[in-house]
Amino acid sequence: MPPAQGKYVRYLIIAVVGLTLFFLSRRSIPLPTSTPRPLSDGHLAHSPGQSQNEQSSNEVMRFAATHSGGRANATLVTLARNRDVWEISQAIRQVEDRFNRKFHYNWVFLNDQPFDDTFKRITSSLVSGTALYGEIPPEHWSYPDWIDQDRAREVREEMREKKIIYGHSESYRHMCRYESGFFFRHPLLQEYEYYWRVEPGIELFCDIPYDPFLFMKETNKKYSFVISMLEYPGTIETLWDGVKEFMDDHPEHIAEGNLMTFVSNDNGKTYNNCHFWSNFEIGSLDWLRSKEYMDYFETLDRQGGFFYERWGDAPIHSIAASLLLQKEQIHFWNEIAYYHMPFTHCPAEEQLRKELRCSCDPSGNFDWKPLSCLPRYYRANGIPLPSGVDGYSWLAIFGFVILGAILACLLAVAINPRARAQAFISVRHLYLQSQTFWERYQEEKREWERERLRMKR
Ligand SMILES: Nc1nc2c(ncn2[C@@H]2O[C@H](COP(=O)(O)OP(=O)(O)OP(=O)(O)O)[C@@H](O)[C@H]2O)c(=O)[nH]1
Ligand SMILES: [Mg+2]
Repeated sequence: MPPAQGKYVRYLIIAVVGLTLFFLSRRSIPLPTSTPRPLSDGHLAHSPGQSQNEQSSNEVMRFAATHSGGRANATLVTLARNRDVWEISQAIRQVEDRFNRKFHYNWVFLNDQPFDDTFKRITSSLVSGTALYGEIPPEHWSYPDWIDQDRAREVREEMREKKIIYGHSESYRHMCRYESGFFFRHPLLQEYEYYWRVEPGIELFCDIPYDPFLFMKETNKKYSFVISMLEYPGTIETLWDGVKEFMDDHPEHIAEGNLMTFVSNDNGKTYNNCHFWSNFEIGSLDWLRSKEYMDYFETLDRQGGFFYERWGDAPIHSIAASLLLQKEQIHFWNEIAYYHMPFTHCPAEEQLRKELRCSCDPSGNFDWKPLSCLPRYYRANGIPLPSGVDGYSWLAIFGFVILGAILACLLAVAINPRARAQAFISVRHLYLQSQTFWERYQEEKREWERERLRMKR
């Protein structure tokens, strides 16, 4: 190969190796290992510049230290089918052992079918408060009259083909719509102010020796979460159009000092798919029953996206919380270590984990993984990320340097017509060479096979 051509082949090889190194090095972004400093009274202090993780822990732990008792008007709530009995039993056991055995809150179970005796017998024996069982009125779990059911069926078939998770399911859509706009209107929930949603199969890894409902009440929080993440865009293609319609129709409902920057990167033009994972929620039922939320839900429900797409209750609740509430009214529970398949939140701070007798592995923490929206939540609140999260390791920096060099090489080749022509010739040459190698290999393989057959005979 002439020397000039060789030069450009080297550029291309460097580019490929460099890109590989770049992507490998980006994976080396370190996880935070910060631990809060204990105060002399054994509880946790925070100072300016500490992460929200620590601030949140400290706020809750200070609350825990000063509120050993107390009670809010609240209930645990679960939507479930009869066949979920064993998975919900596991979840109840965990919530009871880690929290409710000291507080004895009631537990409301809701179902679109009547609960059977087994479900009632098993679950009521596990709940330390009163277990209440409610059937969902059919008008809350059926098609509204403005929905074209043939179109909805076609969409389900299309989503089945596209293998969109739960895209084929009719009942999943009723469930999402119910959780978005109806559960808080069920007669059994009317008397309560706060709810904690619990799903079958979840796990809790740390003690909750304080009352999260009372914390919500005393600090004027309306919605809280443990894990946040990106939604699958194929399920909510027109959701933000509906949200924009709502914002245009009801500017009076949009809170000042809201958390818009959590759900939109361009001040409301588009949705960035971030949402709070709603299989865990502690929130205010009064807020969900408010005119603001009801107008929001009704605008979206009229769009038909629960059936013509597959809108989930998580983005519906999250966008509402981000637009209708002040950002201080939304709370992130760092102290509640939680698992719902397939993600875990486990506090990074060892001191906190010891204090709360946690059994989770912090290396499995989802908070700073690529799909998590917690970094965006921090930024939206103007809170510095824990050390290590926003920084890059030396390997990552090396990756960026390599990427810069690659781009420079590619640019040099692209703007010089002679270099471009030679790069093209080199690539072709390499291709032909590899083809020759391949043919030679095939020929040798055939020869070897013939030899083997001769030996056999
Ligand atoms: N009564 C009733 N409850 C349902 C139905 N579908 C789902 N649920 C409940 O609604 C909640 C959410 O459903 P899941 O199937 O857990 O949905 P998900 O969390 O998005 O998906 P998973 O990854 O499967 O957990 C759970 O508490 C279920 O028990 C249904 O058709 N009827
Ligand atoms: Mg679930």
